[in-house]
Amino acid sequence: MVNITIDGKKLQVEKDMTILEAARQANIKIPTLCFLKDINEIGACRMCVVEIKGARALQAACVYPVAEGLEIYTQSPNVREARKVTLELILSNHDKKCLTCVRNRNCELQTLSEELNINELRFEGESTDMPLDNFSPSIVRDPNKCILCRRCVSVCRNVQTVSVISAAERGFKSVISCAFDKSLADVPCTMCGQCISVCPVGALKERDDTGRVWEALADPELHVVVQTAPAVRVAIGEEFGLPIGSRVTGKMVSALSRLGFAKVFDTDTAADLTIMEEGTELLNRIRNGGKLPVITSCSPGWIKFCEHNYPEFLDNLSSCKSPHEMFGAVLKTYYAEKTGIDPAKIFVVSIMPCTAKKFEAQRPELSAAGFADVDVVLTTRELAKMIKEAGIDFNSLEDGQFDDPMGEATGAGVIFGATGGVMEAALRTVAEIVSGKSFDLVEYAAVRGIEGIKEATIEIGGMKVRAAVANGLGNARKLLDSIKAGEAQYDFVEIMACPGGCVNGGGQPIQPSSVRSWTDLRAERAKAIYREDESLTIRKSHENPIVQEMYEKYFGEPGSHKAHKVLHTHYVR
Ligand code: HC1
Ligand code: SF4
Repeated sequence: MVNITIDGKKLQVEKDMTILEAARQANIKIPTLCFLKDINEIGACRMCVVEIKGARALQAACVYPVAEGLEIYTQSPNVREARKVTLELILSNHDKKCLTCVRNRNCELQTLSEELNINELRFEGESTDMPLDNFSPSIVRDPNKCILCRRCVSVCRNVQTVSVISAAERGFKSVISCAFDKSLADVPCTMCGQCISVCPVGALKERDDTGRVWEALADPELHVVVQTAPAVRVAIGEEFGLPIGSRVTGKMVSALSRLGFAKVFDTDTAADLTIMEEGTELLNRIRNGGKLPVITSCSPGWIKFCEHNYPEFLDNLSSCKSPHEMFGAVLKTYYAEKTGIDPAKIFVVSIMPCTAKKFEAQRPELSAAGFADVDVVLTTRELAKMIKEAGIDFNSLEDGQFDDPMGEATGAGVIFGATGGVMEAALRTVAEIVSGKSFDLVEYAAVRGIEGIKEATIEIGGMKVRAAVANGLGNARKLLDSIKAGEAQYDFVEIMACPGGCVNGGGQPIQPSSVRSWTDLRAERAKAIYREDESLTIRKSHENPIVQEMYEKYFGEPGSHKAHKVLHTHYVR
């Protein structure tokens, strides 16, 4: 411990803290802008400067370590003026079109301008009229709004190990861009959207597809159905001011009905179907000497990363489509037949916590009925915007129920939304298939939690399954490298592109650094996922009556020829 003083307050703090952390512990707020804990701690923007007695210059509190006897001033006239000038200089180069910005009222630059009482702009900057990069199916970059904080660069390089964006040029000409000024569409971007989640302003956003959905909803010829991913229900409440980790499944369903969707379905149902197919694939490969480990294929950011960086593992990937794509395919085949609706008139919208799913939905190979399985993917944020635009008072909605005939899902389906969930759901089913017995539900604690890589050997019916789970592409890289080097051997591997899994997907509500740095969003949202699992009566995929019915009436058995035609795919080398 060391003794320091901040604004005259004597404090005893741990010696490896920064001034920012020590001040926060004492409830003294120091403004920040580029800082994002564990991701971007570079002291670049100089918003958090403080005065230290005896030091020649002001120091950045986010990187300056505490030391015995430090006397720190966070609100001296020098500090206040320096912060204001810095902020005004940033604003002089920013387009300031707040009213039409996707981040209006959720922008760290806007908040800071209010908090620092910026009421005039003393500096005229360079004109900001750079072209947008809007060629990617998932991500739009607007350099006119970029404040060069480098959070996107850090998350892409250090967390995801993808490194497709970086700072280029110098001085006033500095920009964040891709190599040779290419579009994100033309570099090996995985479309994971983690860069959007950390952007403090509106310089990075998802492609807005809400217009296409409004149009479809207004078309009397179309049967417009919607499905929601497991992770959306534990995050969308944040868009309406509810605490992180609020579970609002029923309100979300009601809001979707109010928006005019003909049916509101749950992607969890298809997650159950995925488990039937993937579990069968795993057992077949183990028993018949197939390619091991089987690696999960639900996360399209991970698939793209694999195609670009680890093509040698493409044969390891499960051939299963991701659950929402399976659902789209089922809706345009089985459901179309069952209800007598022309599949060409069925318009499938997926609400996903993910930006890469926008890219995935466009893949030509995902089209079981001859046209795209899923027509439009909206992020959790885009759905919230539609709800607001429709004037729906989300928080006062009654709880609704997913629609039949496809509305039944299980706890196994819902846990897909958290890292380790696909693995756990698969184990719950595989254990019973292998042993031919029904067990009391087993919760596989070893594969839960937000550690980057988890490993477990699970014994089921006399068979040992060596399992590993990685979340975040940097961890996926480590795991794959260790398999490649022969240092580790597994039978079944789950990989999710986003740190923490889908709960922390690139399409989820954005929390500012002031919240995100000190609250683990991944853990809070995952807790809500596991609470939902516990609340459901059926918690094993193979016990889902709709899934059973689909096999009885349509697919025959898991892994059948028909199941392969509709529910499976291949990857691009
Ligand atoms: Fe996911 Fe999945 S869990 S990929 O994270 O397998 O996006 O939530 O919908 O498809 O079910 C996302 C979440 C989601 C799929 C499922
Ligand atoms: Fe990097 Fe993911 Fe952003 Fe692409 S979407 S630039 S891979 S962080």
